[in-house]
Amino acid sequence: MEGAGKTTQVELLRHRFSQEGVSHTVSREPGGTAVGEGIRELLLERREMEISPETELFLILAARAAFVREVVTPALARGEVVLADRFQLSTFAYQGFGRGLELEAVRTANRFATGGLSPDLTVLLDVPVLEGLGRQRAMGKVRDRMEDGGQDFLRKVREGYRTLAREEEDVVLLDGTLSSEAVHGRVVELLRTRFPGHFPETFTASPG
Ligand code: T5A
Repeated sequence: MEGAGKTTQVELLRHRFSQEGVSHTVSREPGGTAVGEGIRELLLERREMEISPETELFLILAARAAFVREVVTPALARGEVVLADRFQLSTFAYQGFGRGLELEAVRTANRFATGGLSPDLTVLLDVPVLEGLGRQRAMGKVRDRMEDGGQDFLRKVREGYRTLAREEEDVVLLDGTLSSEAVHGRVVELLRTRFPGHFPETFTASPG
């Protein structure tokens, strides 16, 4: 969700990975490539421009196609863990549930953009809409096109996320209203249990 703490958690995890010698790549979506950053600006900041839900979907997927080919696939080939603050679950929630595009069509188009590559794990940080928006306001974030959709739109997005988390095995919902440190501890435990043997012994919720 908006303001749920994704950037904060990615930073905490990036720090731990660096400390533990886990090779990794961190990127953001939409963005992470030259074309993706251009699309991000068009999509989120050019709020005066009318963009239909279908156009919005294909802009996001165009950015994702570049992201997968230029960032994710090469990093995986180098044996790195790839951390992204958003990926396809955001598309299912925002463009599918939020904008009302048919979910199966969104999934099919997404599969074409990713070439079928799918995350091993998606962590959903769940916070009430008003709490997330309040955090964004407190940090002085400028509203973007998605937030222009209003609270009803964002409530549909949240319900969509929660539905997807119930249905999809590789999506795990965590309570994003806990402290950043508590959420980080749960993320680390989740990674350790989901991918046994993949991380060093010292990679635990309470280091040292
Ligand atoms: N989008 C994206 C789609 O519609 N479809 C898609 O397929 C994709 C990929 C991207 C926009 O694009 C849309 C969705 C989005 O609208 P974005 O900037 O990447 O936008 O995402 P935002 O959610 O808008 O990013 P934010 O930076 O606002 O939120 P974060 O990253 O979730 O939150 P973070 O870590 O920056 O924290 C926000 C504030 O809360 C504090 C932080 O210190 C910070 O001040 N905070 C906490 N406070 C209390 N308790 C905690 N646990 C906290 N964790 C962080």
